[in-house]
Amino acid sequence: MQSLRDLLHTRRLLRVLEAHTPLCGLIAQTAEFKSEKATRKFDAVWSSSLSDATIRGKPDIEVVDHSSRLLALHELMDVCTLPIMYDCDTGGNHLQFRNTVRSLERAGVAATIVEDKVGFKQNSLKGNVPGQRQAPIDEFCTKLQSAKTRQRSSDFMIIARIESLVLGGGMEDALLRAREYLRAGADGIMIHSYHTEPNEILEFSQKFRSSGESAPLVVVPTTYNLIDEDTLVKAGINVVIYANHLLRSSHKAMKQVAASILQYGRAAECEELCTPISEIIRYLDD
Ligand code: SPV
Ligand code: MG
Repeated sequence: MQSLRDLLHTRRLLRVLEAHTPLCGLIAQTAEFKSEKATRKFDAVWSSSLSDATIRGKPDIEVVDHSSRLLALHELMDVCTLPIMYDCDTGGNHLQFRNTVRSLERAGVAATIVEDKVGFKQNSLKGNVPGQRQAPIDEFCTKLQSAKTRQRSSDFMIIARIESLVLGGGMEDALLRAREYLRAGADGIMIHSYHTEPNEILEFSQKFRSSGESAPLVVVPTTYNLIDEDTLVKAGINVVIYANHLLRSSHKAMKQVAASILQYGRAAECEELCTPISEIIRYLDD
C-alpha cells in the first residue's frame, strides 16, 4: 500500500471513496474514467462509521466497536491495496484513542480522522442535534498529542476533524481549533459542514490558507455536492471524501429489488437492477 503522505505530495487532490465491504474496496480500486485529458481513479478508501454502523443495522453513535470494524477491514485489505482512511469517531478518551491508533497502525491503515465531539456523538449530517458537545480545545489537543507520541511509523497520519461549523461554534472557533490541533501534532485538518451550500467550507479554506497553513485539508461534500473537484483544488483543499455513496446506492437498489420481487411474485422485473451473474463471476475470477 502506498503511503497517504507520499500520495499527498504527488497528487493535486486525493479522491477517496467510502468502502464498507471487501467488494466495495474492489470497486473503488478498479473504477476508472478515461477521457482524452486524463484518467480518473480513486486514490484511497474511506472506512466510514456511518456505513459500518448502517450495514450492521445500528445508528451511527459509536455503538460498533473498533475491534469489530477492524476485523472486517482485514478482509477488505486482502483484496484492495488502496490506502485506508479510517473514521475513528471521537476516539473515546485519550487512552482509548491512542490504543486504537496502535491497532490501526498495526493493521496497515494509512490514516485516521478523529472528531472533536465528546460524549453523545451523532452523525454530523443530522446537524446540531441537542446533547452533542465539542471537546474543550486543550482536552482534544491532549488526545492528539498522546496518540502522536505513541504511534510507531512516521507514515501513519492522524487528521483532526473540526465540528465547529456543525455544532454552532462558528468560523473563528474553527480556525482557532485548526491552529491549535496542528500545533498539538495533527497531520491534517478535516472541516465539516452539513449545509447544502459550500460557502462556509470555502471561507474556512481561504482563511486557513491565507494564515500560512500548509497542512493537508480534507472535506466531505455530501450535502454541498454541487461543488466540483477543480473548485476544491483552487480553494486549497487536498483530499475529498465521497463518504457514503456506495452504501446509499446499494441500499436503494436492494430496497427496489426486494419490493419488485414482492410486487411481481418473480425475479424477472428486478433483473435490470442487478449485475448479471456472469459479470459477477468474471469480476471475481480475474
Ligand atoms: C462518516 O462517513 O461516518 C462520517 C462523515 O463521519 S459524515 O457522515 O458526513 O459525518
Ligand atoms: Mg463518521
